[in-house]
Amino acid sequence: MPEPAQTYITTPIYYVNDRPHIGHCYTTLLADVTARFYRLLGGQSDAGNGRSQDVFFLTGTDEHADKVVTSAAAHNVTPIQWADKNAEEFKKAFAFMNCSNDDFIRTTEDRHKSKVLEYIRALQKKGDIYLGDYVGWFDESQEEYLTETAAKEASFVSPVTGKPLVKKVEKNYFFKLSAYQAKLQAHFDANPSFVLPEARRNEVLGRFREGLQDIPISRAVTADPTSQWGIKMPDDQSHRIYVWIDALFNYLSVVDTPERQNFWPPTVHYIAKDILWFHAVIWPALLMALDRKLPATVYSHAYWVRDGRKMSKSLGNFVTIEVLQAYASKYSLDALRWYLITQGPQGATDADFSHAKFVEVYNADLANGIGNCASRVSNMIEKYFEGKVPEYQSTWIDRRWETTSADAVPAYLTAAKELDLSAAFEAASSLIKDVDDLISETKPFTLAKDMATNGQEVANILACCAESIRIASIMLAPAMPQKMAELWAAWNCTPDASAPLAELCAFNGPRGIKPGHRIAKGAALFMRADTAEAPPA
Ligand code: ME8
Repeated sequence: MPEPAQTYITTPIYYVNDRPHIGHCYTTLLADVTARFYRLLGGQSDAGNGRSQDVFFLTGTDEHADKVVTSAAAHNVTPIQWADKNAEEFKKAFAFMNCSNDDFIRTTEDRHKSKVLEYIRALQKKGDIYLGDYVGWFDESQEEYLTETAAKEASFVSPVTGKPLVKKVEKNYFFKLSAYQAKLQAHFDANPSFVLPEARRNEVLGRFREGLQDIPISRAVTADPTSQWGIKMPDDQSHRIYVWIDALFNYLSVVDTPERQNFWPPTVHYIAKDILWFHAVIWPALLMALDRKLPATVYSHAYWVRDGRKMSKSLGNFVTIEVLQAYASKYSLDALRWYLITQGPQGATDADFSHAKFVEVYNADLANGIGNCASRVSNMIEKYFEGKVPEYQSTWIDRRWETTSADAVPAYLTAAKELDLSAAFEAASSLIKDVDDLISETKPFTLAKDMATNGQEVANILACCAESIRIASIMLAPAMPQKMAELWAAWNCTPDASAPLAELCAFNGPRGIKPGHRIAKGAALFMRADTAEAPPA
């Protein structure tokens, strides 16, 4: 993927009929880690809040769905009161996850609504909108129109929630989606990473071959009070803009200002597979119609499931925010972030949320991984060199790095730029493993029994380990910003946030740990977890 000078990362905007759960937190976390990675890459991160001017990370809420009205009525409040309450829950959830979003858009805000009207007017002017009759199927739970073929294939129930589809005969405004078939096909052909992962791209292309039909972009305003909720069509108050069209425009409306316009087009839209068609086909066609550039990538991940089953309201098996908070307070928030990012469904396959797996990964990667490795090295530096990095032979440690670990940083960079986050962190973890192997193999604790003879060798080994850990910690920071900041505080090596990643990660380079540098032992970053313990609740 080309490296854009400005990076723009988005998540879906979530429905406010209900509270957030693990799925919403996961997609927003993927976006957060990517945003932190890009800030680090360009040397733009701000050590305080992790934000910068060259990366823009957006999340928010989708509020004009009919189910918001129904849900509000069931709770005896108005739709906007209900939306206010739940939008707040989403904000709190993402703050708890330590997500560094630069903005949070709510589709009920004026700054969004006014832009939506502008875009609809532009489409009308272009001749891409007409009034027609819709006869077909509607999935009320997903607010999605389905063609006869798609409805039949799904046995006339929602492919996502299993609820029966509703037959609709409506007068609607339509968008001429069919006019963009050839242009979209050409875009897919020329841009292999437009939709990732590949399985999802193939899915879209398969459906695409059946041919595109024009789609409704408005719904009638009727006597039913529910139908009052939404943005009215320009110059026709008897129609409101279909919630999906309203929602998709959020990606553009937020940055379509003189100060932010350079962020367009998006680097990546993170979504899950449920809303792929909207993002991979309808949204790019709308952008083409508006003469706007298309996002570089639509990344459509799979689902978190629980005990092998889809999470749903009827099964009552959601991993709730409370469950996530219990994990964070027991094992630390960064351990939770680590588990979600490295074990989550970023690829095409669903991932099971499991306590046993959590503990296994926590112990292997964190307590016995970076945590133990950093303690071992700082303890030895304390014991043998009074807490100061010893004078070392740079040729020895450079050679050692070249033969064992030099590929970790490039592997990390490549994977992270390809948005393969678990592969990126795998590369960072492999560096920690190299340090552990180096210690097991050279046994500095044994050599140190005779410092008069072996002092230089012990110094070389420990300096090499310390420098490798410093580099690994920088690569791990997008996933575990708090824990790595703790380590940097103890090791007195907080990276200069204005330096680019390649420079920070240069082994034994100008920003490397120098002889005489003080390293404090510090508290253990991660305490080992007992596998037999019950899941936190
Ligand atoms: O679809 N596993 O909102 P929504 C992983 N408002 N991710 C999950 C998940 C799971 N089990 N469940 C949900 C909407 N998600 C529209 C979007 S965008 C212009 C409008 C995440 O509240 C995932 O990102 O139903 C999925 O795409 C999104 O929540 C759907 O959120």
